[in-house]
Amino acid sequence: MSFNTISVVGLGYIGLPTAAMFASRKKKVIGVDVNQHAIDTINRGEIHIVEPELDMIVHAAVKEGYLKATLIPEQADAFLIAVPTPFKNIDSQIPEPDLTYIHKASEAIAPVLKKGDLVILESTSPVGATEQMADWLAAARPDLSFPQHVGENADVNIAHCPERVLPGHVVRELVENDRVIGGMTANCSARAVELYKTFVQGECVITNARTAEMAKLTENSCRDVQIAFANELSIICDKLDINVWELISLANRHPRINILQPGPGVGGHCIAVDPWFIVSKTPDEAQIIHTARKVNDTKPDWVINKVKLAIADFLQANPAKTAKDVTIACYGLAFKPDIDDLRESPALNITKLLGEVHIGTVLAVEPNIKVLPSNIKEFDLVTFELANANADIHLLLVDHLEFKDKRVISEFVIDTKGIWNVE
Ligand code: SAJ
Repeated sequence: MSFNTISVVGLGYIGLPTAAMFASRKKKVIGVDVNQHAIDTINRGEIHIVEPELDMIVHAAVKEGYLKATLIPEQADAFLIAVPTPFKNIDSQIPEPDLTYIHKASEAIAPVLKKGDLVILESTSPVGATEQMADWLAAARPDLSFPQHVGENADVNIAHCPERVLPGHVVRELVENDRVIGGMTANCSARAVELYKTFVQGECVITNARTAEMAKLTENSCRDVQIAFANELSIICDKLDINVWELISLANRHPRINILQPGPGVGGHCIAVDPWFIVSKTPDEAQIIHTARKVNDTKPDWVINKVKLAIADFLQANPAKTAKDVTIACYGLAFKPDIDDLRESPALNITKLLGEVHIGTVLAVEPNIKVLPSNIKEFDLVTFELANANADIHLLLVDHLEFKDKRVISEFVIDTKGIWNVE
C-alpha cells in the first residue's frame, strides 16, 4: 500500500522541514501541532522558525495545497512523531528523559489509526522509548494489533528513525544524509524505508528500534565528549597563557587529529541533552559521557568568572568608577552561530545571569532575533553599534557571521569563540 497521506506530529525545527519535504514531492501532508500560532503561520504559507530555504518550500507546499496544519490529528497512512524529548528533574545530579510529549502525541493519533498505518518515532529518545510508544498505542487501540504482540502480522507498523540533521542545513541534510531505520520488525523497517525514499537520497540503513535509539544518542554523546575536550583545553590554555585557537589549529595539522572548537558551553536541545539519556540508564558505566556533560555544563560558570575578573581589572584601571557604572555587552544569544534558536543556550544563560548579578547595565546583541521573549527582563537587546559604543566590557558568546568582520576596540574583550582576539 502506498503512502498517499502523511501526518507529521510536531511542527518544530525537525517536523516542519520534514513535512515540507514530503509535500514538495507532491504527497498530501497534514501537520499537527499544539501551538495555534505555528498552525496559523504555516497555513498562511509562512514559517515560525529560522531555517534557510525552508520558507520558500513551505510557501509553495501550502499554496499548491499539499501541506496544511491542524490542531487535531486526521487519518493518514503514515504518522511521523517529531515532538520534543526534554529531560525532567533538571536540577538533580542525573536528569532523566521526559517522554510526556511522545505520550501525548501517541494519545492524539491513536483514535485515527487504522489497519496498514505506519507510525515512526523521529524524536531523539532513550533506549526503549519506541517500545513504550507502541505499548501506549496498543493500550489506546485494543481493536488493532501491534508488532510487540504479533510481530510481522501487525495491523500497525512501528519504527524509530532518528533525525540527524544539523540546524541551519536542515533542507540539504534531510535529503542527503543517510537514515538509520529501526523497525520493530522487518516489515516495519521495509515500510519505513519505502516512506523515506520519497525524498531521502542518502542510504536508508536498517537495524532494530533499540539500536537506532542508541545510535542517535551515541552520535550526540560523541560530539559532546569531543567538545568537552576542547573546552577543557581552553581552560588549561588560559591558565598557561597559551592561545587555544592557535594550539588547536596546530594540533589539527596532524593527519589523525581533529579537535573541535571551545566555546561558552554546549547548547541546543540535542547535544546538551541526549547524553543524559545514556547516563540516566547506565550511570555506573557511562563515566566519560557523564564527565563530558559536567565539563561542558560548567563552562558558562568559568566564562562568568572571567567577566567578574574583567570588571575588577576595569575598575582598577578606572578608579573613579564603581561597578554600577560598568556596562557589559554580550554578543550573541543563540545556542550556535547563524540561527535564532535560544533553547538551552549557554550564551543566553550567561547573559541572563550577568543581568541578575551585575549591578550595572547589561546589553545584548543578537542579529537573528528582533524582539526578546517576554519573560526575559534581565537585559536589553540593542544593535552591535550601540553595544560597541557604550559598553566597557565586551563578551563575545556566539560566532555569528555578522560578528566576524566586526572589531571591538577595547582592552576588555572576552572572546569565547576566538573570532576577535586572534593575536
Ligand atoms: N559546539 C562547540 N564547539 C564545536 C561544535 C559545536 O562548542 O566545535 C557547540 C555549539 O556552539 C552548540 C552545541 O555545541 O552550542 C551543539 O551544536 P552542534 O552544531 O554541534 O550540534 P546541534 O545541536 O545543532 O545538532 C546536533 C547534530 N549532531 C551531531 O553533529 C552529532 C545534528 O546532526 C543532530 O541532528 C542534532 O544534534 C540533533 O537534532 O540531535
